[in-house]
Amino acid sequence: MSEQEIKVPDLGGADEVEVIEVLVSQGDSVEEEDPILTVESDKASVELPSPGAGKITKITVKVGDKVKEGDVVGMMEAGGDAGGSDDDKGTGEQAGTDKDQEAKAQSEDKAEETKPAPKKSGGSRKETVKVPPLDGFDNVPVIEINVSEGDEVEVDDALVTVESDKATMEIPSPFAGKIGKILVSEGDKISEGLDLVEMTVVEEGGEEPASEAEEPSGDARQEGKSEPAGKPEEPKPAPASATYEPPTPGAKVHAGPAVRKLAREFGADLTRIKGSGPKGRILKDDVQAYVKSQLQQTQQGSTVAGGGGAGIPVVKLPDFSQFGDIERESMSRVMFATANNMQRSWLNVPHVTQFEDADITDMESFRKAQKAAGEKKGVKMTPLPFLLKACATALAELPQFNVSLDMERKEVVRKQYIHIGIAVDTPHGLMVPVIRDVDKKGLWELAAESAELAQKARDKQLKPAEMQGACFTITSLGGIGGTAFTPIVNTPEVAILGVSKAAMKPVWDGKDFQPRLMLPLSLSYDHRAVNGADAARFTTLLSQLLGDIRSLLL
Ligand code: CAO
Repeated sequence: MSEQEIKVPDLGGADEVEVIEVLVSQGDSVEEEDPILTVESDKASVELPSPGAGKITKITVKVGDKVKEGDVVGMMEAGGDAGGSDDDKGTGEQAGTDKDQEAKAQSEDKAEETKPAPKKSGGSRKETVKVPPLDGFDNVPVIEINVSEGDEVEVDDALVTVESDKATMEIPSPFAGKIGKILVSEGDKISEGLDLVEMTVVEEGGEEPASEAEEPSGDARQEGKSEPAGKPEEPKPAPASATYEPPTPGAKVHAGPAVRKLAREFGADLTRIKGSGPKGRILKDDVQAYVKSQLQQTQQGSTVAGGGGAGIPVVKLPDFSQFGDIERESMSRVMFATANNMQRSWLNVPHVTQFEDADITDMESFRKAQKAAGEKKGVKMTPLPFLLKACATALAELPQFNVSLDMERKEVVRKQYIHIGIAVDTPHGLMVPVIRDVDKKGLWELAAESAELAQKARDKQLKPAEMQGACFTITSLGGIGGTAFTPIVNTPEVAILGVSKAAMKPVWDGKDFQPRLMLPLSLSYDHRAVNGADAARFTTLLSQLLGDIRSLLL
């Protein structure tokens, strides 16, 4: 089969142009006129077409090179047989690719060899510490490596710190011994089962940990590091931040004709795509990554807050800088997760809010009478434990509030437990730790546990398990102020109780107005699961329970 040069054609008057994108690789099959390179002059970018159909055997230019009319930029075999060629040269090029694959396979094999099997060495042995279960999370970024090679550690010493959407967690060492190779880096996303750290572990009655010289061959470990065995496929970087940019009206888009054509075919708006090419140029990969990220978000039902998706009109942002100075800052992970959760709940749940005032005059005198007891116990009794107890009783009496809806299976999931989330305002965003089995706990226990969880939330010390499994949520703004509000249901729960600030009000007792301390309650509920009459029953019951706390004992 004949080999043919690929030359730069007439550039329409431009003298020297810069290669800004190479669109094919060795071994690619192309049709006549398929774009091979994109070049850019002062005035325009142009794609250089293939002179015929066939297979690319060589590309002799790279991004940044300057070319002019007549320059040879590559070679191809005419014929268009994509399924490999018996031509010597072509086979040679193909062999190069095969070699790469073989080398990769070997490297994977080596990585496989470095997998866990403990290696004995005198009175000590080698262990590869793996990532333990992360309470249902995976692909969690490593934010800190707490040890260095050669460090001596005890059981439970922190090896690395990871941060999920809602919390930071330390991964403890399961052994005492000496740290060998660290197999992850800061920023890596890790999941259960991934190789984390190599260690030399002292066996009972054994010697001191082996010295550096006794470590296994550096090569093998190096292979392990670059491609740790069993490492789950890394997802592409969070697409929303990697490829998405709010559109800037009037901004110039840098993209070649093939990229523009691809974007048109996908219906992708180029002004929203961040280019990773030279001078911010948008490449085909950027379009593909953007489309993929949009699809993933739609399929997960999580759209970028305000960013449209699932048929929801996009909120177009104006160029705010035209109105005055602005600054942009990245959202924290908690803020971004909360924004998405709120939007998901708001869009999926038909919300109604039922209001009620509870007379807590007697409850408050009882609570205040516990001050001295509280000081002894080191626990502060706030109104929250009473609210938790009253809600647990109401959930048990009106179990239609203790459900989740499975719309796909057309089923109602009824829960036989009563776990309640409490919304906690923290400097880094809203967190909702969960108190388990509220119905089985006393007021002091609830006071202590809610204070401890709220503090952990503020210190970013909550474990994922401490934020999961709630049946219902209480959000209390009573310590701050306000007369009522309409909280958003923390779906898949079906109701949430908002609590505002108690105030003295004149209450008619049939003869006179009496000054009573009234606590405003705002119960938002999912109207698919709960009907209005039940919501009124729920708030009335809460009001009765808080009005006469003796009934909480019954
Ligand atoms: N009416 C009047 N006073 C109230 C009250 C109410 N409903 N609720 C609490 N208080 C009082 C407490 O008694 C305490 O007063 P004293 O110090 O005089 O006893 C003071 O307000 C502060 O209480 P607190 O807020 O420290 O304790 P808490 O147990 O009531 O609440 C917590 C704990 C975690 C719920 C709260 O700190 C918090 O973070 N609230 C904000 C929740 C939030 O942001 N919700 C919005 C979510 S949706 O955007």
